[in-house]
Amino acid sequence: FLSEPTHLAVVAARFSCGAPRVGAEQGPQALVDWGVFSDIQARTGYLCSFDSLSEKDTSRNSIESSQNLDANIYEMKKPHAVSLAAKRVSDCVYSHAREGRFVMTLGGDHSIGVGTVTGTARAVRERFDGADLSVLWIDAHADINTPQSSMSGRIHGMPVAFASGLAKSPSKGIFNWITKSHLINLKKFVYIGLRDVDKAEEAIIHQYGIKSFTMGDIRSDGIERIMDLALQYLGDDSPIHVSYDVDSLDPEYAPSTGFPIPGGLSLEEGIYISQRLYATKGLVAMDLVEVNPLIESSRLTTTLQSAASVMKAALGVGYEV
Ligand code: Z70
Ligand code: MN
Ligand code: MN
Ligand code: MN
Repeated sequence: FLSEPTHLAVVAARFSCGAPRVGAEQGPQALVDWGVFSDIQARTGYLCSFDSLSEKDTSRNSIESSQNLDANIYEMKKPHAVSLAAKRVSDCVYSHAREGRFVMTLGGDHSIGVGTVTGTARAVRERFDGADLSVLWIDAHADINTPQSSMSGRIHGMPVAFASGLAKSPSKGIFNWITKSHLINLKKFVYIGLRDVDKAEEAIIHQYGIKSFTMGDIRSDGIERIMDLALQYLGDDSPIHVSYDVDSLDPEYAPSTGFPIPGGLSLEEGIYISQRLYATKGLVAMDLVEVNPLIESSRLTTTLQSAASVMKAALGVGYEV
C-alpha cells in the first residue's frame, strides 16, 4: 500500500530541554557533519531536505514566556519549553510524512519523541483512511513515566505516556496541542532492548499489556526470533515508525549518550533490527536520538559510526567496516 519514498526529509531536532544534561542538542549537527546523508544520497538517489529546529530560533516572545513559566510545575522540569519543542517537531514531521516523504528526525533528547510519533501518526491517519501507526521503541529505557509516576520529573522519561494519551495534557498550555488525531495506539507499539525500567513503568507496561522485548529476551531467544515476533505482533497492515534511542546499543558502541547502560545491543544486533524494518517496506519514519557529543567526546566517532550504521541500514544502505 506504500509507494517507496524518493524523498528523505531530515529533521534536526536540536533540543535537550527534556534531559538533565546539556549536549544532546548538538547531536544532529554531529551526525550531519559525519557525512551520513551525503552517503545515503549517493547510494540511494534519495532527494534529501533538511529542517533545523532549535530553541534559539523559537520566537523571542515564546522563549521569554517559557523561561518565565518554566518553574518546575506539574511535577515536570521545563514543561513549557519541552511542549513547545515537541509541537514544532510534530508539525514538521507531519508536514513531510503527509506528503509521503521518509522522515528521519535527529535528536536531541528523547522528549522530542512526543513530537515525532504524533506527527507521523497524524499523517498516517490522513493518508491511510484512519489507520493507526505501528511504533517500535528501541531503547534501554521505557520512557513511559507519567508526571505523577516519574521520580526525576524529566520529560525524556515520559514521551510514550504523552504520545499515547496515557498522560493527560495538564492545563496551562502544556502538551494540550495534542489532539486525538496525534495519539499513538499502544496495541500497535513494541519495545525492544529494555534494561533500565522504573518500578512504576513496569506497572504501567503490565497494566496496559504493552508488548516488550527486553535485553533478557534478546539474550535468550536471539534477535532474529525477537524481530520475527515483534513484526508478527504489529502485523503488516500499517506503516511503521521506529524511534531509536542510541542508548539501546551497548556503551561499547555508543558511549556518547546521557545514560549509558551496560548489557545493551551489539552493533550487529542494532543493524539487524534496522535491516528487518527496511525489509518490511513499511517503514515511513525513524528517529535517532540521545547522541550527546559532550559525553565521552574522545569516543564520539564510535558513537557516530554506530548511529550512522543503524540509520543507513533502515534505508537499505549496507555498511562497510
Ligand atoms: C528514568 C526517568 C531516561 C534516558 C530516559 C530515566 C529516563 N526512567 N533516561 N532517557 N536516557 O527519569 O524517568
Ligand atoms: Mn529514550
Ligand atoms: Mn534511553
Ligand atoms: Mn533520554
